[in-house]
Amino acid sequence: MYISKAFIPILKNNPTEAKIKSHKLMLRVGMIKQSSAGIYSWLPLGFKVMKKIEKIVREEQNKIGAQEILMPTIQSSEIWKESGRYDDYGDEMLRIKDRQNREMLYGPTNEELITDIFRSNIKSYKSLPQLLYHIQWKFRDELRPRFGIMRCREFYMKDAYSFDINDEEALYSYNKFFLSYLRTFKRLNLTAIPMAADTGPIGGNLSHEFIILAETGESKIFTDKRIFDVSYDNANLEKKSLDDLRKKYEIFYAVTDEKFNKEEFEKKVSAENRLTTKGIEVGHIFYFGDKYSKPLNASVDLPGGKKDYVKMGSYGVGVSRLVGAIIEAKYNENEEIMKWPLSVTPYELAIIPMITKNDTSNLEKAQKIYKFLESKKIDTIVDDTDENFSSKMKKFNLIGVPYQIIIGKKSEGDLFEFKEIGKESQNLSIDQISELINKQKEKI
Ligand code: 5CA
Repeated sequence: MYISKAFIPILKNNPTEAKIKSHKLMLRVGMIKQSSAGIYSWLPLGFKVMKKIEKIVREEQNKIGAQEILMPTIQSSEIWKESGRYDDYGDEMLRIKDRQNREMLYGPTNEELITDIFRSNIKSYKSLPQLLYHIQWKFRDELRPRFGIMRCREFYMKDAYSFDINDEEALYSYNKFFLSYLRTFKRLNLTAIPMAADTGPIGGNLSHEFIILAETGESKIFTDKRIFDVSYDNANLEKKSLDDLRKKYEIFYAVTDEKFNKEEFEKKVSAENRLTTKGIEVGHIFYFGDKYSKPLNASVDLPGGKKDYVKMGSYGVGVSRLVGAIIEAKYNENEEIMKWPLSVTPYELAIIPMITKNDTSNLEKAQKIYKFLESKKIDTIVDDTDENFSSKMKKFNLIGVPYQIIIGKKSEGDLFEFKEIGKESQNLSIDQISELINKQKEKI
């Protein structure tokens, strides 16, 4: 992509309406545009990042055997009346009437709809477990939408649902998602900690929020610092391994404020290991047994001939919120330098030639190596403008493309000045550069 043709509407200054760094940066570099309170359009830079996050989330769901479906955004109120949540959900639910005067709603979550799909198709324990997910827009009429896409009204979520024959099998499914979340956030270059959490309007008695540390986060957290050293590298998808993994985390006190108990915190965690800070909830998993299957009458035949309500859990990842969460974790606001993780960056490499009106030879070099890098599947953006060099560098520090080739005084012959944001530059051939980047990509 040539930047002169790209739709990247960069603002000269920080927008004054934004309070936290992710919101500021997303508006500044034109990743999103607000269309009304808590509702945003996603422009090319922002959309590319979100799509890359979505791809990783999807791959990790597929790896634990979950199957992708797509449910609609608009739902009928009837199934919500069956579960009893139509009234309970309150003002957060956007209620709509169609031309036949039927009560419809824009789905804030999908427990009812998925249970309806399940009950009309699955009748026997032999078809269990079922792990189903979709990645779809949700609407919650938040009282105070804020911080841009972090707490908005329309947002993009991956929500998965598990169906099992009994509690033991259901916990096994829960643990599969537990591991898949650890893997997903690691690939996004985030350290997300599973914390015991409240279940709110989704319900149930077992729940973990996955939280990344950030001063601007809305969740207050209380944790034993040693939880950051727990490793899941040796975990596999066997029951015992997943059970052990969850235990390894759960021996450490780690809770959000709804579950906080001062006495317990001080008893369980020695003073030097106590950490009280804030974080962003990027995922939330729930086990709620037959909370929905019972009122919606979703039962299966058991081996002995009896019937029982299927045991369910649900598992959410805030795909659009993650774009902001990654910025909170990776953007140095004081120096105005962003560095996207290679796994989700809008472009992998920026070619920044020094160009003057009289001398465009560097641009010609840039065009040539751009063609080569495209053939090596490296997602590249070329700055073909004749802006002065320092404003070009400033712009790319904001956009946050992790690798740069600078074609100027330091590039000589077949060697180019190559720089990873935040590191010293070095002179490398174009083959070396493409190899280096592609090796890094293999690790994602
Ligand atoms: N049905 C369950 C699990 S699928 C559920 O809806 N869980 S949730 O309410 O916790 O939402 C899942 C994730 O969506 C959250 O962890 C958060 O990352 C994201 N999310 C929730 N509300 C918003 C919002 N208003 N704006 C942006 N992201 C949100």
